[in-house]
Amino acid sequence: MPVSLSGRLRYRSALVALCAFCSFTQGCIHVRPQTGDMVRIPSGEFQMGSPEGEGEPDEHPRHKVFLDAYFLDRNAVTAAQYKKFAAATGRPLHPRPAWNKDDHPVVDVSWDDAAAYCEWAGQRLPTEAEWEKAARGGSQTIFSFGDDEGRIGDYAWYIDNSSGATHSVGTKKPNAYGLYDMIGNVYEWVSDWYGEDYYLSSPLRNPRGPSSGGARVLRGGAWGITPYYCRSANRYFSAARVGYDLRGFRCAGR
Ligand SMILES: [Ca+2]
Repeated sequence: MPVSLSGRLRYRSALVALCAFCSFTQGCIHVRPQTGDMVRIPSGEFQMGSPEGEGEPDEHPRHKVFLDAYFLDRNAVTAAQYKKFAAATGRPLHPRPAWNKDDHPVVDVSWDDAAAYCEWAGQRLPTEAEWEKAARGGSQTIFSFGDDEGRIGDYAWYIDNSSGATHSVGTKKPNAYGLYDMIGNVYEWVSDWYGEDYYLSSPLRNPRGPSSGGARVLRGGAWGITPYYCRSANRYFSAARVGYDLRGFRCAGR
């Protein structure tokens, strides 16, 4: 049905008003698509990695890291958000399992897909250090909620409670920063190349990982993973082009 001139003008006026509003809130859907709700992580130091006698060799040595303040998505990017990105950019949508619903974290995305999504959304992938600081939520314990893995079911969808599937984002308890599903639900791609010995030479301030490598880092465990591999310090890695049904991501602010 044709739209009258007055109708088009009303639409245009509404759009102008919306944009004026969005310039205050930075939430304009047609300027910053699908950035979602982000949490500001304050600047400062934290201890990255595991103490001696704990964890895997690549989590050592535990070392001090200083990060400038940054923003991180409160939730993992959902399948619905990713579908909008794919529709807007023509990027192929990978077939997904029937159990992966629209409000679940997107799965089967490669590092390349994740980086492209964040770029489209005006964001970027977090660094590995940013991810770990955020996951710790100020803690120095094995998990953000303490050392007792018996409590993990309050905070994470993992192998013993997930029924073999992803779950809606934000349905477990958040950590102290107000972030959901940092552990469990899906592994999360971060920007760094994986370096097994990187912690031996990592700079103090804003480390960004090795300058090159053969694999990208994933963090946090997932719906099919045991608590040991959901620890804040645990590291995992994969070739950048390989998606998988355990893998998703969230974005950090520019
Ligand atoms: Ca996660």
